[in-house]
Amino acid sequence: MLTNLKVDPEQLPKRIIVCGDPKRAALIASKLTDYRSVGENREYHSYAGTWKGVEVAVVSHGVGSPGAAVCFEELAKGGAQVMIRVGTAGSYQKEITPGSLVISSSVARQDGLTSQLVPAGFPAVADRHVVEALAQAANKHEANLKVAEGITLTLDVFYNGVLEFPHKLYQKAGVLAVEMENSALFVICALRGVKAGSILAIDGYADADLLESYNPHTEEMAKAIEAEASIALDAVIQVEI
Ligand code: R1X
Repeated sequence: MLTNLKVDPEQLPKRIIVCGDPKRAALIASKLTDYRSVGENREYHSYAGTWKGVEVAVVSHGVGSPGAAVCFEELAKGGAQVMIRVGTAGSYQKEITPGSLVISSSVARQDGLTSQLVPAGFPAVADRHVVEALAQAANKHEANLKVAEGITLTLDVFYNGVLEFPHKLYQKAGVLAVEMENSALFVICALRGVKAGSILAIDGYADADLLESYNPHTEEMAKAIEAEASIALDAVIQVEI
């Protein structure tokens, strides 16, 4: 039994969609044929079913790298071979508009978790086959949303304290968007030999005043999340394992 997920590895498909929100996991799982719950503990809600005839799991990992890392480690231990994160992120670039999608090909590691796992120079990169599968699936997707591909940033901070966010620096460096878990996903999957990728729905501009303007609960976001979920499901069954 996987300790924190409370999932029997025998019940866990090798192709896995991960997402932060347990409700989103239930929503994505409901798209699968014969879906069932295979475990529920804390923020970790796990489902299994089939997508276009292939066994897939959907598992929620909560907010932030440390908690998500527990989930990713246990999934790897349970036999996961591909993990794709279906997430949300704030945009760093004018042309990456709210409601559009970003495929993260690599991550600038500004989280605390991975610096306690690997040295500073260790890269956080997605598997190139997963990136390609996501790009192809997005290309074929009927919703026809704008999709960008490139470097994203992982931070631990959502609401800032007295220190400035490093937004300007990363904007200048051409980083597309910022979120809170991809660094953990890419580093842990690299260490454990799991193919990882991530697709993100853009829920606003990262340098907007979050307390004033952050609202990810719009129809536009629901549409983007629905689209990224289908794209990720199509991609996760395409990757060779
Ligand atoms: O990754 C970030 C975090 O999980 C994106 O949105 C969440 C916070 O609302």
